[in-house]
Amino acid sequence: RSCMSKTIEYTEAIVPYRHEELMAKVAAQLTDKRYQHCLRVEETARQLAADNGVDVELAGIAGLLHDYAKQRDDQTFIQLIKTHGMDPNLVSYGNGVWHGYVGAELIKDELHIYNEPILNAVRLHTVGAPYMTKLDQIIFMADFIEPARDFPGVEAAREATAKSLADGVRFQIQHTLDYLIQKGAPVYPQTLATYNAWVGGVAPQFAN
Ligand code: DGI
Ligand code: FE
Ligand code: FE
Repeated sequence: RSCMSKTIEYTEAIVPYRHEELMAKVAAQLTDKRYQHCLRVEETARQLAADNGVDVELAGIAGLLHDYAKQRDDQTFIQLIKTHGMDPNLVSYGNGVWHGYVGAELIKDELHIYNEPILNAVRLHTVGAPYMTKLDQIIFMADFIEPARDFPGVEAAREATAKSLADGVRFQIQHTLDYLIQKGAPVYPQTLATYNAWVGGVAPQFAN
């Protein structure tokens, strides 16, 4: 086996699965292309965790799981938003905003994983939050800078993140808000709250 694809064996009992089993559960829900992205986010998250004094296994699991719900159909998302008593305004915003929030619920319901730090990192991985733990910041950034990401600015994003997670978060949320406004896409209030807290200097009124 090549040094690029080292086998991971979990040593902490964070989830009731071996790494190989968790990989298979994620692969079963996604196209190969999206699954490969999840593996790259896992690896990037483990590296960022090692660099920032965060539990590597915890970060890897959250990275592997972050897009678990990404390829469910719109009707499924809308149904789950209702049955799980989530913010009813979510229904107006689409897959980009849904898959993190709904993903956290599906990871509980289908995988029986209840680790709140992991679930919250998945929940927030797209829109962020005014207050984010280091783990939240790692998953948010790993998704944005994994090695196959190729957009104008990705090198600057990698450099900012290497300097500090917070610099990376500021870079990303500014980029995302800019992108949404250029497109004329609806901005979920949480996305705007993240921007206000991290870039605009507005003191958070609520934690998450
Ligand atoms: O799931 P990935 O493609 O790996 O990446 P992601 O979860 O960061 O982003 C999914 C999409 O969500 C991305 O194209 C940007 C979009 N998005 C982020 N915030 C908002 C949003 N879309 C809308 N409409 N509103 C938001 O506030
Ligand atoms: Fe995502
Ligand atoms: Fe992703």
